[in-house]
This record gives sequence, structure tokens and C-alpha cells, in this order.
Amino acid sequence: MSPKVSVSEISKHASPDDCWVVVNGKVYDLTSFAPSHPGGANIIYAWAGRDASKTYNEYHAKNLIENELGNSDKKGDLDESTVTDTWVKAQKTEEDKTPDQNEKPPLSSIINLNDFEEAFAKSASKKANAYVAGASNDLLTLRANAQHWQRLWFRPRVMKNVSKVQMRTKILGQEVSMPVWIAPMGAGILSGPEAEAALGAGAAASGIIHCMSTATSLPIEEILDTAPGHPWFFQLYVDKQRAKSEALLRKLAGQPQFKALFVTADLPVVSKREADERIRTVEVRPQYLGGTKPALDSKGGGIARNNGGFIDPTFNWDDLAWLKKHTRLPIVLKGIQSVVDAKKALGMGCAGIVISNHGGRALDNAPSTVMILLELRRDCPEVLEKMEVFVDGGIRRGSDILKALCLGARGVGVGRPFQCSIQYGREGVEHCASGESVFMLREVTHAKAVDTDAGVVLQDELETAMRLCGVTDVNELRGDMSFLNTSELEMLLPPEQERYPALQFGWSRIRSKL
Ligand code: 173
Repeated sequence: MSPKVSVSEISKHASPDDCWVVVNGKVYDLTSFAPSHPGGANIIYAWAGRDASKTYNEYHAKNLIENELGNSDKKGDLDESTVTDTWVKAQKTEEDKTPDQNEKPPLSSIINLNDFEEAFAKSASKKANAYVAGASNDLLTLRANAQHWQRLWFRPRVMKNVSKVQMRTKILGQEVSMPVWIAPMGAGILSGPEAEAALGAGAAASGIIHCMSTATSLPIEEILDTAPGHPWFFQLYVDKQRAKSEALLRKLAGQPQFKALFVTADLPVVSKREADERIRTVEVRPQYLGGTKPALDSKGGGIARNNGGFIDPTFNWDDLAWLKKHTRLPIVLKGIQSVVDAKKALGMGCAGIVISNHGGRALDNAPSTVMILLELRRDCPEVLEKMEVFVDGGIRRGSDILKALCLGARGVGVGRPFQCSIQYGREGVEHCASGESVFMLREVTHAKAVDTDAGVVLQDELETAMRLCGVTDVNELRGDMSFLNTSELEMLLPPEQERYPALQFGWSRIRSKL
């Protein structure tokens, strides 16, 4: 039994030399820990002699502090019977927002994916916004991703019987309710206390798959426990210490819920995320990094920069052989941005690729993912036939999913909107995806032109777009360009005779042009 500690006792230890802090009902002596706190000692001293639970929970997984500290630093349980009004008032900070100004809108008012991001911008912390909404440098690729989906136009067919539409399909052998998966993002805890548990539970309730990030805030087991038996994908960053990656892969092998390994290929080093770097704040430590401290560098407070130092920049094509020795999961390369690399992935026996530029969070001025997909279609369509090709980046509408399928993709990843939906917990994630757990043909009855029990946002939009476009089955549509007009963007593609001049004609031809 831990001793009970009164608020008057705690208040006495309110200086850097003698610093007690309450976190989630437990009293800790942080005097010796504070100087090595990766986010700096000052943030801890600011809470000396007080209850830091609110701030702590915004950035850390619940169990982190318990695992981090030795028993001698654990002073006991907060004696709730001693809590006074003065104590409660002392916990308020200037940062505490006035609720009416920043309160998140009710979930029922959220009707599209952009609403989720707007609600987040309004009510999540500045740091969470900078991290989630942010991207590299001038945000050019971030914007191009979204804009280019909007420049694809449909060629609809009318007078088809669209009373029944089929959205159910298979992704990497897994049955899903629609061709969408939740793209991996680190540090879910920043978006809401349920963190990645909300993504897992919401995905399962909607019949889609969550691709869990290496940089999750919660332990893998805890996330999987939200939906026992439901399939998951895992996103892998290869670690400079290969033994750590090998241990992680062994752990994944013991979890049959993992069905595929999405290996990130487009972020050998962390990019420059300026919004994130400008806000220096306490660290957000991914669970995977365990006891190792993030290396706060001198370049600001970027979450990925501070936590991504473990990513191995030497990881290259030859390492696929190493990877295959350590996993039996199908390997999907995530972050393919050129036709040459797509062909290479196929040649090297990958199960699939994700055409992705990391949501504009890797190389700025990398092509939009729509452009890459268009070029792949034109120059090497056999890749689309022979392997599962996915796409992510800027997908915000059900109709965008339809466009991706017409272009030959098997499915799409959606990242930021889901990350923002975490602030509404699992219910928010479910609302974002579909709100429907059963796989079935959806039928429009005479009484209801629109099935009001149907999924709320993405699935509902996909279903409606299919009906209005004259498409009844997502599986029949794949690669069918007769439903899509791409001419606005085709004009931006490099002319065919100019493709890969270096590969086709050698450098001498290029030099002769100079
Ligand atoms: O995009 C990211 O923020 C990301 O991929 C990352 C990388 C390392 C640590 C945390 C996040």
C-alpha cells in the first residue's frame, strides 16, 4: 500500500532543489530526474509542488513516468481528502484555454474530413497542430497532393441501376468494408488521450485496417487489444541499430493480427518541418524508443526531428534481403515516388507499394502522388497489374477514393483526418470512416433516397459518388479510365519521349543539350 500524501505536504516541495509533482494521482519526487528530462527541466519546475496531470497527459503515454522512475522517487498517492479549492486553482495555467473559445464542435456537426482538421486546428494544442497539420519546408508537396485530386474530373454514366453498391474489397488478402486504410502517424497521444487505441477500435468498428506506426505512443499490445482478432498493418522504420529492428520484427511475428509490413522508404532523414520546429515544448516520446532519450538537437522542437534519429539512412535496396530474413509478412514499400523505383519494387518481389510522399512531410517539391500514379499508368502499367499499388496524400473525399481506383490503385491511405479524429476518441475515428461494422451490400429503399443509418463521412461519400458516377462495384472499377478525365494533369506529365533521358539515352545526350 502506497502512503497517502496530502496537498499541504506536496506544496512544500515546490522548488528546483526539492521538486515534487503529482501525475495522475501519484506523487513523484522529480528533483534528480528533472535535469535529464528530454523536454527540459523548466517545464517540470513550472509544476513543482503542483498537479501536472493535464500537461503530462497531453504529451505522454500514461505508463511512461512509472516505468521511468525508480521506487525511491515514488512518494505515494495523492490524498484526495486533502484537496482544497486553493489547490485546484493553483493547477490552472495561463495556457489553460477558455472553453467557449476553443471548445471542439460536436461530432454531429462534423460532416467531412476537412471538418475534422478544422476542428482540430481550433481546439487541439498549438504543438499538436504544428506537428499533425505541418509538412516540409514551403508545404508545396502537401498542397499539390490535395489540389491534384481536385483536378481529376469524372466521366459519369447515368441511368444505371445503382440501388445496390458494393464497396467491400480485399487489400493484401484482407477483407475490408471499403478500399481505405488508416495511414500511420506517430505520437497519437498529442491528438487525444486514447491515442492509437482510438484508431484501432475505430478502424475495427468500421471494417477497415489501421497501419500502426513504429512511433506509436501506446504499446503495440495495448493497441491490438482494442480489437482482438481484427487485422492490422505495421509501418516499419528501419533502425540504425539493426538488432532493435530485428527484435521488433520478432515481436510482430508473435502477433498474428499483423498482416503486412509497410516499410517506409521516403524518410531516410527527417525533413524540415518548420511549424513544428518553431514550437519547442516537452518531448513526445514514441513507445518504440523505450528508455532511449530523444536527441534534442539545436534545430528547434520538431517532434519527428527529435524522435527520428534512430532511422537508418543507410537502408537501401540490398537490405530487402536482410528484411526478408526477419519477417514472413508481405512487404509493401511505402514512399515510392518514381516509375523506376516502382518497377524495382516489383522486380524485387515486394507484395505492394504505396505511392506516397509522406503526406508532403518528406522531400518538398516531390511530385504529387496523383502525378506519380498517372506517370506509372502511362509508362509502366504492368506494375499496377502485377502488384498491389496503393496511394496516399491529400485524399479528403470519397470521390477521391473512386479516382484512385480508376487510376489503378487497390486502395488509399488517409492520415491527417484520422489523426485529427482522435480528439473525439474512438467514436470520432468511426465517424470519420463509416460508423458501420458489418460488410454488406447497401441498398437504397424507396422510402429513403439516402440510407441515413449508413456510414457517416468517408464511406457515405464513397457510396454516393459511386451511385452518381454510375459505378456499382469497386472491384469492377479498378483501372477503368473510362470513368475519369485526366487531361488537366496529363499536360503536366513529362512528354513521353523525354522520360528518363539519363536511363534511355545516357548522359552524353543530356550533355549535348547543354
Ligand atoms: O512524419 C512523421 O512525423 C514521421 O514519420 C515520424 C518519424 C519519426 C518519429 C516520429 C514521426
